[in-house]
Amino acid sequence: SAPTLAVVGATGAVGTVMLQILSQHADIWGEIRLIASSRSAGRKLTVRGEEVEVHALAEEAFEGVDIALFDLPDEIAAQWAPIAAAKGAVVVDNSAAFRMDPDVPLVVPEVNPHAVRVRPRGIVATPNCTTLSMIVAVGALHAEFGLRELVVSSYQAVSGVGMAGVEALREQTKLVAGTELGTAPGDVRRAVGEATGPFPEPIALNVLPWVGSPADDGWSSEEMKIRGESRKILDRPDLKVSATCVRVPVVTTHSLAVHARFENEITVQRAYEILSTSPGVVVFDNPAAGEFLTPADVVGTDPTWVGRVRRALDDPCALDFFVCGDNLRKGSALNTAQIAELVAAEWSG
Ligand code: 11C
Repeated sequence: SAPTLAVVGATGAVGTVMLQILSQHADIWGEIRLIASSRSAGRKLTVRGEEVEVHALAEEAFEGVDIALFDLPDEIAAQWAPIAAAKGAVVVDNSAAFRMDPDVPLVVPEVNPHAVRVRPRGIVATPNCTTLSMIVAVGALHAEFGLRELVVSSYQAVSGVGMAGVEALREQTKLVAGTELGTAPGDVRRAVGEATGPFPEPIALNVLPWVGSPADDGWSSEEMKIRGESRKILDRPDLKVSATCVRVPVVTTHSLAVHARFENEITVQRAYEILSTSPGVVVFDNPAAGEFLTPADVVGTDPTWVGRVRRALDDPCALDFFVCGDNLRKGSALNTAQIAELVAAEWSG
């Protein structure tokens, strides 16, 4: 019979997009059970056109669940994913808690679908939204040219930190709209005051060269995630990776400027051929016509969009390009749903 699915963290920014995706994709599920913190228990949310009541996160909530999609803070996921797995569910976890665990596969269905089958802890992890916003395009090029090094800068949307990030940008934008702020040192900071929300500095009329929490030697946790996760997904433990993560005043859709250096010489023509025939990638590269890829146009769509494709001027083995990907769709909910669909295929197959 059709597997029972649980969506855990159903009321958050990612959970909301997850319910849309489950309503849009082929309906392969039996029951879809919604689970969230006790604060949200009893609320009703719509999935597959029907209202479904939210259950409180508790051991009994996983009774009879075959696959559980987790979108919870790291510490809560670390605690509850093993409980759900012990109840017999395959957990697909969107937190950072298990991604680097050698007994947990880190899966991007377009890149390493085979990895999903080996999951000794009953947990499969889905990567960070910034890694996911580029890795489908990078993985396709890697398969052809052999990746040696990645140098990336991100331009990350505020919904990466959830609803609180979106609220902070909206509130701060109200405070600066229609003013002449942004012309003198500190004027935006004074207008925004203490109301920087989950960000350490103002995000309206600004860019902030920091995402995540402090890691060693001046790196941020987000920069370390991009490095560790890219290495694991591509199965290249020695891949050289340098990332600089930057928050920008965009609601949803992360962008990255990528400099990728390969084993072999590349041509833009061949890169176009690979990218435009890879599932999940769309090439949109038309600067001569004054048309550019922007997050404002990509938001709400599924693919990884690639533009500004150039061979590096000083290295025939390196390609420079720009990518945009919706951080709540492919960056989170969509990849999680795709992994769940891969696992569910084991039920019928
Ligand atoms: C952000 N990428 O944009 C982060 C949020 O490891 O899943 C996601 C953190 C994670 O702030």
